Formats: sequence, structure tokens, C-alpha cells
Amino acid sequence: MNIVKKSLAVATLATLFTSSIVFAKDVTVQAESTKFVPLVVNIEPGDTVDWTNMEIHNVNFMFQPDGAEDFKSEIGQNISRVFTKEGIYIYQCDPHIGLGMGGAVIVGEPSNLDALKAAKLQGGLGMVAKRAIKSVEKKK
Ligand SMILES: [Cu+2]
Repeated sequence: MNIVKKSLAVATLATLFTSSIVFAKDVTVQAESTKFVPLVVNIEPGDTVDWTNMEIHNVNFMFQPDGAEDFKSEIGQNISRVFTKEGIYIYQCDPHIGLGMGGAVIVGEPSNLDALKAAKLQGGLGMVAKRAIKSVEKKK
């Protein structure tokens, strides 16, 4: 292989490598007043959600697919979570769930939809769950 061919091969490999990394995406959720925007996020396994503007907020996951690790952040922290397990995740902001401040992350196939319905979440969390269920059923 001459030097030009060799560097072309290296460049091609580098492109392949870079583009496979780009497939994993980052989605930002903004805390605005006592709401998370967007409230429902759809991502694929391996993607990341970044919560920003979290000065007086946190995220605490109250419902997740079986086997997903517990996840709770400190109040006042901008935080990221990588989602590897498929399914629906429901979280709340501890200080503001009474005002309905929570959100949902749907990773790949919402395989635990029946479990979410059976969980019969109440109050602010119940409102968030309802929004998540609605967004899943709209897609069917
Ligand atoms: Cu909050």
C-alpha cells in the first residue's frame, strides 16, 4: 500500500469510528419554574439525558424497568444519566412533585407499559405517568 492509500484507509476507519459514536445522542431537559421541558423524552438505549437549570430541583426515579439501577440526584445539581435498559422511566422532583413536577423517559420499546399501568401511581407522579402512557399509546 502506498502512503496515500494508507492514509485514506486510516481516514475511512476514523470516519466509521466517529459516526458510530455520534449515534448515541444527548437530549437536554430544562427545568422551567416547576416543570420539566420536555416532560416526555423518547430516546434509544445508550442515549443520555442532561437535566439543566436545576438550581432548586432534583430528579428521583420512582418507576423504572426491572433491573435498572436506582437513580436520584442532589437538589441543585445539573445531572446526566445514560439509559441502557429499554422501557419507561418516571421521575419526580422531590421538592415540587406536589405541583406536578416530574417527567418521563421512554427508552426504545416501552416494554414495561403494563407494569406502569398496574403501578397506579398517584398525585403528581400519576399525572406524569398518564402523560407517558398517552404518548406511548398515541404511537401504536
Ligand atoms: Cu423542582
